[in-house]
Amino acid sequence: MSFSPNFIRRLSTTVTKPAKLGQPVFASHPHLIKPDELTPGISTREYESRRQRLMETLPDNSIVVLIGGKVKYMSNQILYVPLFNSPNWLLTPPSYKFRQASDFWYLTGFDEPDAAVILEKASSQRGYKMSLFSSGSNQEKEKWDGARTTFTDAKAHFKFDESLPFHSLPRTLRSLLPAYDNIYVDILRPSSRRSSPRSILKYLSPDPEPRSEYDTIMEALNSSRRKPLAPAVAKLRSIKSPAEQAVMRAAADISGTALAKTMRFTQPGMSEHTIASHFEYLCAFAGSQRPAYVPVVASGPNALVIHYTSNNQIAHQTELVLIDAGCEFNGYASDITRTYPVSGTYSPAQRELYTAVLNTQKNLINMCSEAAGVSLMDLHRKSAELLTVELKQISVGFQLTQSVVERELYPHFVGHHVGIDLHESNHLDRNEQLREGMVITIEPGVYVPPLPHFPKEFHNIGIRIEDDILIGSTGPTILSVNAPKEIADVEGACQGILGLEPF
Ligand SMILES: [Mn+2]
Repeated sequence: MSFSPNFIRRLSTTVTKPAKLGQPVFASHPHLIKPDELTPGISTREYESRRQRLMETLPDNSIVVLIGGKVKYMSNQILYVPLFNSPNWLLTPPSYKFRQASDFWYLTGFDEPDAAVILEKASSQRGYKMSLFSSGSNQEKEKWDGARTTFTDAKAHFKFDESLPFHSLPRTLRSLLPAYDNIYVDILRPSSRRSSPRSILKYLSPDPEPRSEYDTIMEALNSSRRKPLAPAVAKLRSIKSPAEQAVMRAAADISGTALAKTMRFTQPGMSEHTIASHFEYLCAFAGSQRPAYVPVVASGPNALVIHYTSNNQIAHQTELVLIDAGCEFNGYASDITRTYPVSGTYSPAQRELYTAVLNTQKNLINMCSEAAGVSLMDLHRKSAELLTVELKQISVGFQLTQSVVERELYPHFVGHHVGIDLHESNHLDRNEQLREGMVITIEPGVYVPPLPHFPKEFHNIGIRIEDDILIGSTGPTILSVNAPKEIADVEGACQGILGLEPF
């Protein structure tokens, strides 16, 4: 990013530094956020409409309890486990930077740890009442850790009706919960992936034994009045607004360009680790806050390990490199895979196999519209069918059936919803028809094990091609279009013919 000297001069006189709130706002970060935005790219008005639409879908007499994320440490005697984070917390790399729980962030835009929000459905014009419970500011702590949003600023900036200290959450729950017929709250224990109301108590109280004052809360949470919130939020999140689409396009642009430059950067004899770090550096340099997941940088036979993340062997001249990587930008993930030759030129066998996957992937992308009336499951079935046809056409000839393809050569699913989380589909039905505004990945692959019933020249080659696709009413938009994909473009990027610099 670069700014005109005038803009910089104006900034230096008007910008609040250090920041007064616990996250970027226009007053302190005008280079990141516009006056009407709550988080970069997403307006305050849009957050309001997300909440209103959620509350409209819930029955009368409903209360929503949203718990934010806790700070996690990579290693410490006191290990904070993100009890209420997204079910995808395992995919999120440990980070020194706090990342808010996804649903909490989607509904509030509030980006500080140790917070909770209560939404009470009401007949008011707004349709609900919203209360925040947060740590508030503490001058002594702020000297060390920087600003936290005060209760007053929280109300004004994030449009909370009430803003209270976190320690008053149990008392509030105790008085509110008995009055509601429907209590929407997500309680997830990552260790067991099973729900337990006791985990919410652990969050509220450092004392592992529920104290008597929590009996009322326990009773409410153990009753049939408690319902999961995640499925309702997942439905809203599955359709991306124009503003979300623009942020996702920016995220994919950053990752796609980084992939193209990483193709140029890669040289024979380079470690997968060096290649991975180059990609991550380019994403961070372009403004990405963190990787959306631990990247897969798999050279040669390592590509047959679908979730290979060791990234610590050497890429050799005759091998392919499979990179499955993406950045998170302004709260949204990107997820791209490319497979390119270390030498800069595909061998004949690599080219044949790559073409089979590429044709399959492009055919599937063409079906990504609401008008096509397909589901993710339909696309997956189609992917196995198309790939089988493609592989049978290869000159040396795979002697194949579709079931061999699905069992031995292409053992994973064709794609998933992507958005705030890398895998948004946990509460979405794979059989549901794709609709305009959804964003999914399309990522067929082929991984040939060194078995005698497969042609020898293809042994140990693993290829996957993955794009982020915005479903349109009549056609798809490829968000990750910056990453070269056609053979001529990939080879051109690797060899520098496209005029790309490695940095
Ligand atoms: Mn993916």
